[in-house]
Amino acid sequence: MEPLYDFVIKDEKVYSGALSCRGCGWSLLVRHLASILGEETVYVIPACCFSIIAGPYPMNDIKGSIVHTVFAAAPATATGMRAALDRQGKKDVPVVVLAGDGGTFDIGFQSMSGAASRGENILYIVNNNGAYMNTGIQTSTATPYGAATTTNPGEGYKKTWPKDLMGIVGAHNIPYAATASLAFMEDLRTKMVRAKDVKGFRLLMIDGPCPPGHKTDPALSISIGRLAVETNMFPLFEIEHMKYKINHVPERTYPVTDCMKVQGRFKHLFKEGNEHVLEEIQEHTDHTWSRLLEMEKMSQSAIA
Ligand SMILES: Cc1ncc(C[n+]2csc(CCOP(=O)(O)OP(=O)(O)O)c2C)c(N)n1
Ligand SMILES: [Mg+2]
Repeated sequence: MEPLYDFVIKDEKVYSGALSCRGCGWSLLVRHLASILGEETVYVIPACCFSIIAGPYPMNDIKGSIVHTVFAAAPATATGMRAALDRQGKKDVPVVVLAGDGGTFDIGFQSMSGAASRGENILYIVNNNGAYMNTGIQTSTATPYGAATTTNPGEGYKKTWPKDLMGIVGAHNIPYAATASLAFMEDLRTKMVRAKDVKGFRLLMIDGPCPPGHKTDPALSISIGRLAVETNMFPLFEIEHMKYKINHVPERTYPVTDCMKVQGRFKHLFKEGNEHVLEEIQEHTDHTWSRLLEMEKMSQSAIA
């Protein structure tokens, strides 16, 4: 895939004055997406922070049509929108789900899997900020191991590993799935263009900075996103019909603690006695990365 280095937004499709928090990833993500997809696009939004950011009609934030829907059913709603547009002969109008991790990994999971299995011609975007942020930072199955949320009050933190959504989505044998980061804009935009052009069910999972939820400095959102990729905590890769391709191999691997120590949601792990938890997270990250390398190697031999 040829990278697109020209990533300055020339054709702005988002109005000024977003309702997002400072340093939130949702707005930047949607600005880039909307500039690529155009004004005809139909956005289907289940309950998530973007339901608020999108704004109430007629003061919508994006130039396009917005359909708000229930938490569990965005892919089903998008399926209906797609069928209606096709019936009207508008086969080229993109239908896009904009969902959070809670709406994707958990409550909308069956609906997403159904749409992927049926091969619906929709683009699914998941902004993975690692918790139910809009309702006050509750744990989801995307929440990283070790993170403190409001469902683990006091000294508590999440003690299970996040679900491998990409592995599960990829196993549906869909034509295109990829991870992306706002800190790697050329890669992100190239993937958005690719996801726009492919027919069938496509999914992009974007790492979502969330200063109030991650307890981070809003000015550091992009730097932390870069660290998440460079530490292999959020690797950049694509899956096409179950074949994996890694898009960024860090020149040197930074320890996970470099990315974690700037996030207040992990601060309890840096207290004496919790060293073993940081070691476990490093081991898990190393293991996940080696597994990804293996998947890529197997995919290459499958192609050859
Ligand atoms: C059936 C149902 N349960 C709970 C809610 C309340 N609710 C609205 S948004 C939200 C959190 C969404 O989290 P996520 O999908 O991760 O998106 P984020 O807010 O983090 O962008 C919840 C729990 C709801 N709207 N509907
Ligand atoms: Mg979330």
